[in-house]
Amino acid sequence: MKKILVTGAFGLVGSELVPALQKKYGQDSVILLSHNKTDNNFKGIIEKGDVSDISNLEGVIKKHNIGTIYHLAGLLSVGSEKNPQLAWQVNVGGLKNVLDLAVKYKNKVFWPSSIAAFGPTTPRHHTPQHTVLEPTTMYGVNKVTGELLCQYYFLKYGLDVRSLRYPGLNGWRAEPGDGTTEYAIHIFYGAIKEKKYSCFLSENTVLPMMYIDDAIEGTIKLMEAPADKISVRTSYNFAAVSFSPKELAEEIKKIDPEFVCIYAPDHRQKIADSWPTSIDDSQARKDWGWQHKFDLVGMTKALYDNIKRKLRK
Ligand code: AKB
Repeated sequence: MKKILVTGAFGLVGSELVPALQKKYGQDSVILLSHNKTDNNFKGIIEKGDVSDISNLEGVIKKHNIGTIYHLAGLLSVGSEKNPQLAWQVNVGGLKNVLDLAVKYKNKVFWPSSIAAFGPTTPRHHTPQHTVLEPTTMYGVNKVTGELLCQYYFLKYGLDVRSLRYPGLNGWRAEPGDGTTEYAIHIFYGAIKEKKYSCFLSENTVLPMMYIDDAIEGTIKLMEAPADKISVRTSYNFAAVSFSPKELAEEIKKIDPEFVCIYAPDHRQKIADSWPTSIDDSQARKDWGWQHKFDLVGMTKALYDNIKRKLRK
């Protein structure tokens, strides 16, 4: 059987997607690719490599007889603003390498876009599937470029590449990365370790969010859907809940009444203000049956319990 390659395997999504894929397809069917990290908690076949290095990537695809690639490696919004050149190289160059090799080796590909593909001129509430894409961050520029590349490779080469515009994803297995919505993960570490958190976004900044279990289920469901159900080859709007830091803090306070959150918005506020508050994902729901399970209450409880358990170890 052909194997599955996961790039960025130890990141926020990879660290949850890999165990789900291993459970479904068997441990040795999933190859983990990472440019610098390893994690002793992970069992499975690990390869070291950078997605910007096409010959290294090709070697891994050939060596393991790869059939499907979940290409997750990339810089997030804040990291991309710190180093826009590197962001272009990894986020766009890395994706182009994956797409070129996928054409050559007839792979199926998943690649995540983001709500960062939208910008200040996009309708902010209930953002439609097909709308204005004029992002003002390098990360957003990378995502729009990537979406168009994916669609181009589908149209030109018939490549089966599928994508979701991830909202803020909140998971617990990996440390939160250098993103804007990631306050919604950091807040739990603050609450559990010190009963306090200083939030880098203002209290009323509403953003689209999702618990990681929903994201993993949706990602696998999209990849397993029959090709004739996929009507969007740029990237699907993908949503669950929307909330502000204040609403999340209130929910955490129901678990620990001593928790205090203060608000000290910094440069990341500008990024958040350029993104929508809520997303219309009806196309994904109609085409391949997407539905989320976790609301704000369920997500808060799951994150609090899992992060607490992880920190105790
Ligand atoms: C970020 O904030 O950079 C990411 C994203 C929304 O893509 N979490």
